[in-house]
Amino acid sequence: MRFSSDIQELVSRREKGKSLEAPFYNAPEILDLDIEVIFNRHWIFVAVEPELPEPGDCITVEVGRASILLLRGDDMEIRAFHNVCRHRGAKLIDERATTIGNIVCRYHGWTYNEDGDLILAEHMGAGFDKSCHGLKAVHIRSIAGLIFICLADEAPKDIDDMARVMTPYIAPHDIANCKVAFTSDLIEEGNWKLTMENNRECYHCEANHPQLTVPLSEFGFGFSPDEMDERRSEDVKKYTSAIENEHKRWESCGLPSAEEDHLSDITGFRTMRLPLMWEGESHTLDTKVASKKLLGKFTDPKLGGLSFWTHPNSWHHFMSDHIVTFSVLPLSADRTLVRTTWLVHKDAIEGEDYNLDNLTQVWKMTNQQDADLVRIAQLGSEQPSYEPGPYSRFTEPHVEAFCDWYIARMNQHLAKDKSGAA
Ligand code: 3BY
Ligand code: FES
Ligand code: FE
Repeated sequence: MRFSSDIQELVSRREKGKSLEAPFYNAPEILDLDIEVIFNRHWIFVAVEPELPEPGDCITVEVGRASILLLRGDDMEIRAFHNVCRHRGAKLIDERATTIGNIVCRYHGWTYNEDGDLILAEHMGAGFDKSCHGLKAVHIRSIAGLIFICLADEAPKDIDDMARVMTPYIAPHDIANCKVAFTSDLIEEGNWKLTMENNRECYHCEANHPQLTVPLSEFGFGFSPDEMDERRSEDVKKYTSAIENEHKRWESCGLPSAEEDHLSDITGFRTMRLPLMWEGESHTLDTKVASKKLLGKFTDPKLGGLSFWTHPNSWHHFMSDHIVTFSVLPLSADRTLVRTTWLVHKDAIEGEDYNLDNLTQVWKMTNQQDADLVRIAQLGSEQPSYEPGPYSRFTEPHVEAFCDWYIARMNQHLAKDKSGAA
């Protein structure tokens, strides 16, 4: 097949340290392959547990062409199923969020329990075997309240490593006792990989995120040695010693803080807890906490920001008073959904303990600014003169890590295809 050998060639000639060739950003055929190889086979971050606080709470998410329903059962477990009736295939739950008893298809009334078993199907006759027509289950895993699903028959096992490493970092923020304060669905006019690449660097931050430079500092220093003047090296020294001191302080009160980099794993991820700039407490315009009710057992508002980035589709920021999570889902080659969720303590009262605008404005503005950058990156990649350009090894190593991971997954898939064909 000429087409698959073209993709093979594009993948194998990818130059390390450079952005991808244009078809990776704009060819519908490559988006289809991305869905098949990346989104249908890896662990995808889709939701947080507080979106389904009670038994019967149900949400749906669309991953590629698949619609998946997540349902919390009476045993408080959350299960995931393909949102497709086993009778004639109607979509079962058409809303984004709802509360149900059993899962009842409104077409002809087939009814499934919370385990996905078909329990009622009228007029099918005595010989009809209900047990062969249960809902198709989807792998689901909650890591301290962050919900990942995997559509593959066999899900990558190294999610266990991510869970083992990340649980002690995230658990103190106590997602189980949070509520969703706000969700935003932003559609970016660009390929999902441009959204992810943009997230993995802060080269663009100083010029484009005036509201973010204060609260987020982890990408702040990316100077190359020849740019390191006296003032900059003073800043770097000061910040490095602040990290050391704060890490000691946080670790001594049970908050793991050191960097963990597992970006080349199949379920690739990275994390670290860092002080916020200018003695900041949280991701707000005035850098103070947005919610008076701190999370978990926290009493100190100055716990920095714990960031958690995953391949292929998420990033998260955990502060003392609130959490922001981001899920990236491709809609087409040049359109991408960025779903952002803000969590606060479940007992925090809007207007009393927190003000919604104050809580959400930094990331609302930042997301909008990023969407605009992704849009111009997409427009550029569609021009005839576009060619892959070099990443800075000082400020863009994690962009390279993302592309390298992506290309490795593609290579693996194409190699399998070849050996399957031989
Ligand atoms: O642009 C973004 O979305 C990210 C997160 C860290 C750097 N940057 C602000
Ligand atoms: Fe669901 Fe017929 S399609 S009951
Ligand atoms: Fe940004």
